[in-house]
Amino acid sequence: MTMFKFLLPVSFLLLSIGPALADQGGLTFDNAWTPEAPPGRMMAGFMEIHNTGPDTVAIVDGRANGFGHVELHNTTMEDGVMRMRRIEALSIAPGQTLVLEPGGLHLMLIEPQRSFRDGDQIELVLTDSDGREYSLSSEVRPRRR
Ligand SMILES: [Cu+2]
Repeated sequence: MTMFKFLLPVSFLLLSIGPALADQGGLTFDNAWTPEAPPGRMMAGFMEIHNTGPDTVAIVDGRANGFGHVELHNTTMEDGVMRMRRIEALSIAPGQTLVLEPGGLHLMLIEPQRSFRDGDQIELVLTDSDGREYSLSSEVRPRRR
């Protein structure tokens, strides 16, 4: 029993540290990655965003360490041509997992200020429509072929 009392505060401590890494304000971010790109080119951010909270969350802005600015993009086919369009928000409904992936929704990391290689981590901050910020890092990986 003494042991149990001793362990309990430790487990509370772990719980309070653990979610801070990935679960912030009802959003969790998984598998965030960025394909390698030639130096000087803008890069993309892909990930899965899961909303564990009770309210729809709209990501409306972002920034990335090492880049001038970040835009939210969608990829569409128009007359057989793939185009990227800037969008206003990424909305994630309660319980929904929004997938950002090649050929679809993505973050556009614009004006690189340095080069990034396979294995580098790009620090991202996403902002929702209530001004809450979500920090995560995106791993640079070889481009899929
Ligand atoms: Cu784009």
